[in-house]
Amino acid sequence: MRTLQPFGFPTLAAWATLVVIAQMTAAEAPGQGRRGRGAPAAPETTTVTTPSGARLRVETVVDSLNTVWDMKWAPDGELWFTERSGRVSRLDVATGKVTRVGAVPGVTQRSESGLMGLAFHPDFPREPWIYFVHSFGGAGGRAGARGGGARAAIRNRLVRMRYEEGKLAGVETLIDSIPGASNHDGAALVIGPDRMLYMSMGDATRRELAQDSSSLNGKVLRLTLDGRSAPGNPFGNAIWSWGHRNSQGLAFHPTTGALFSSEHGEDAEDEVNRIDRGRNYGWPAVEGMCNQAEEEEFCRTAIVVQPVWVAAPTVGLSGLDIYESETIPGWKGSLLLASLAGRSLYRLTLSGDKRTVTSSERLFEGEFGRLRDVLVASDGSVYIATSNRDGRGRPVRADDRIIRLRRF
Ligand SMILES: [Ca+2]
Ligand SMILES: [Ca+2]
Repeated sequence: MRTLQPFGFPTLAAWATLVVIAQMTAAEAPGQGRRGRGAPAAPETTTVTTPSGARLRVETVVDSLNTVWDMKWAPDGELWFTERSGRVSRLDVATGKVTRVGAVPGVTQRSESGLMGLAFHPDFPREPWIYFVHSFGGAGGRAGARGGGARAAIRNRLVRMRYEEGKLAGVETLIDSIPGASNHDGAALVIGPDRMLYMSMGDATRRELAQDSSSLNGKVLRLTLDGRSAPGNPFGNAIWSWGHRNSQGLAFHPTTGALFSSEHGEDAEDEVNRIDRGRNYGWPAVEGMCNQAEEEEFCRTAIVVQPVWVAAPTVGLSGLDIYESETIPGWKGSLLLASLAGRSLYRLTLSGDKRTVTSSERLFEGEFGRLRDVLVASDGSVYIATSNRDGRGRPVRADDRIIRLRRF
């Protein structure tokens, strides 16, 4: 049984944490929300024992954000994050200081669309490029509104911007006008060990596009660092894998180099996939495993790759990362996944060959609300971001937050 122990008589270390949080609040940059008057609804520091026995200290590092989407490490150890409205910030995790570095221009935020993934050029900061994928167009929308409307007008694009003198500057469009929608724009970005840029792109609610080899929707794309189709791609275009519905998380395994993705299912099964070159992942003929009579023929004829794990029914699997540190006992060799509707962090234990999932654990169910992203630090701590102001959550005063988990 997991026990949540509210912060009791403060230890010296806990006092130090509170001091850090107080300093963080004072140091928040203009433009970042300040913590409102009165205590946040959630305690800022707690200790937790997970079902598998890991003891964690749980701390709010920064609060009063608005729908954090992607978090990535810069080479200097700062944590950069996007907010769906277009804002880009960096976070000094040692002090909690947030510095806004700019905004991606022209972002449309409606329902699930907006500013999503970011990635650093592998030679950053010598090559000061930062890649972003975002929605645009669809005039007349209302930020955070739910559901469809004007779906034909929303588009997605891949851009890169330069980071100069502490600010984002210029914008270069690398892929323009990918069909978008209020929903299913899922666009994660990650640099591979081959120094190529991998990008997921949702089906934009036009499910048939996932099986259309002339469309970038419902695919994982593999691109050069200047946005062209990468050499060695299976079909001579940008497509790396296909048959995807809406993938919001991509991460390379640090030892095997395998690419893992999360994918929102329709309602039966969310997926965790291991992405292989040129393979078909089934959507829309197949959701999750090949386990329905009407899925089986397509699975056979298209040689569909089944997920390495499913969440059934769906929980909105979003950002993911891979834990290879020894720091938190029992966590080495895990996939960590944020869940939106499931309002949880999932920890999946990978087999020794990293090809299958041997067990799973659901953490923090309901405690922080909707979770958008998870990011593992080099010191073995883990950062998670909430998404309670995305139009589907029930935000508390402190939302949205970036929360740190570390060994207690
Ligand atoms: Ca699939
Ligand atoms: Ca199925």
